[in-house]
Amino acid sequence: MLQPTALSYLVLVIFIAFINSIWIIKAESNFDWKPDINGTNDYSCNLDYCTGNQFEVNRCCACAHIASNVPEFSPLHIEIINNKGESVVILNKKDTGAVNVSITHSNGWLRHFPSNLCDFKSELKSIDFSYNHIKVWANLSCLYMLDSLKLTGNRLTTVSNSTFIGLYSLRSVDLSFNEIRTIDLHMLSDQSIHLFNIDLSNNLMKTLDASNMIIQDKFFCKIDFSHNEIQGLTSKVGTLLENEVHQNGGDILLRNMREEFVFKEWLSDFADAIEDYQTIFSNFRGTYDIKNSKVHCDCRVGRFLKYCPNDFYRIYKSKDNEFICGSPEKLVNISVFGIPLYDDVFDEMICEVWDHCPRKCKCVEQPRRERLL
Ligand SMILES: *[C@@H]1O[C@H](CO)[C@@H](O)[C@H](O)[C@H]1NC(C)=O
Ligand SMILES: *[C@@H]1O[C@H](CO)[C@@H](O)[C@H](O)[C@H]1NC(C)=O
Ligand SMILES: *[C@@H]1O[C@H](CO)[C@@H](O)[C@H](O)[C@H]1NC(C)=O
Ligand SMILES: *[C@@H]1O[C@H](CO)[C@@H](O)[C@H](O)[C@H]1NC(C)=O
Ligand SMILES: CC(=O)N[C@H]1CO[C@H](CO)[C@@H](O)[C@@H]1O
Repeated sequence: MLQPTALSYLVLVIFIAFINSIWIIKAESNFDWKPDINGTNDYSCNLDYCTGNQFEVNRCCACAHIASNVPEFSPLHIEIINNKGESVVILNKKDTGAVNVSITHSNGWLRHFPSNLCDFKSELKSIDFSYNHIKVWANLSCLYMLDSLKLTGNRLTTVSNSTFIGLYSLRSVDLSFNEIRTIDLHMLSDQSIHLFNIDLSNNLMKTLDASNMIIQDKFFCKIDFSHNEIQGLTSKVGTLLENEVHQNGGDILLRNMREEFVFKEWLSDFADAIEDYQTIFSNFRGTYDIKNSKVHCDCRVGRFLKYCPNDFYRIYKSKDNEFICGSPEKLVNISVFGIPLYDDVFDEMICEVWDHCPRKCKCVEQPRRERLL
């Protein structure tokens, strides 16, 4: 009686080893867009629809299938417990044992996240607290199964670089119509973060750092910063030139900005050589959409156009996008895409230069003709 049992055990072991090796090969060479949490994440992707190289397949699976595969969730309810807007999630008897739960409580009086959210950490897939009065973040890092987080129309003022830590499964976040003024450097850089869609439109941001858009070894689908007051990009940590950045970027929306964009700080002293421009822009795999925003068209835009025109068009000219100058005077309302690259109007893309400029002179750099005047 012993022998057949031992034999079947051996067969089983071989079979498991075989299955594992298939899984490993598949994960390495083909399909790794989904964060795999304890093997429980089962979002699928149609590989007939998503084709191309590994990067393209990953991006397509992440972006095209986002939130499209979510089945019916059991809804849980919120009970407000006092007039300070504090609340708890309540569990009905019939929901006990549900695998997928969601919580929706919109147009309400929440001022804080419910205090017992972590009790549902292994089932909670979706939160919608749109149009409440939430001002401060709670530590959400326990919610490792959460797929989507909607907080549009609240009163949040910041996003820190620890806000999304531990949210391994989170793919989409809506923070539009809050009062966000600042986001930390490296908002998305932590190993545990795999966010694909973020809506930060209609907030009060004035600056934006490159470390939130160009992220080592990661990509995203779309981050929407439209309808803010962003006047320029910064590059405080200088990630762009120091490290080689792979497979980074995504589509960045900067539409309808109230102020004119200035590229100065972003492309200042550390990037003037042709190679610097080429490194920055050839590495970037996404697009910028700046429709209805205006740009200060100085020598940095001039250099960009001169040094890497193909990257410039690839990055800025997605679909019906525009690139309109708001200044200097002679370029006001001029569309960069509407003019051939050899047109003399690009001579107006200049910057004042102070170094080595003789006293009482005004020196300007004019990249198009590579000269100082
Ligand atoms: C839970 O959700 C996953 C995907 O999010 C789905 O594949 C699974 O069938 C759901 N389970 C139940 C019991 O609804
Ligand atoms: C959030 O909670 C986790 C686990 O309790 C802890 O490790 C982490 O430091 C907390 N994060 C913040 C920003 O307090
Ligand atoms: C998080 O943000 C703070 C403040 O902006 C910054 O000092 C810190 O370096 C950031 N952490 C990481 C890991 O980038
Ligand atoms: C530029 O366009 C805006 C509308 O977008 C208009 O109000 C403004 O007068 C125009 N300025 C010039 C100098 O053409
Ligand atoms: C093996 C493994 O990845 N285990 C993880 C399952 O999820 C919990 C919650 O995030 C982690 O703490 C484990 O490390």
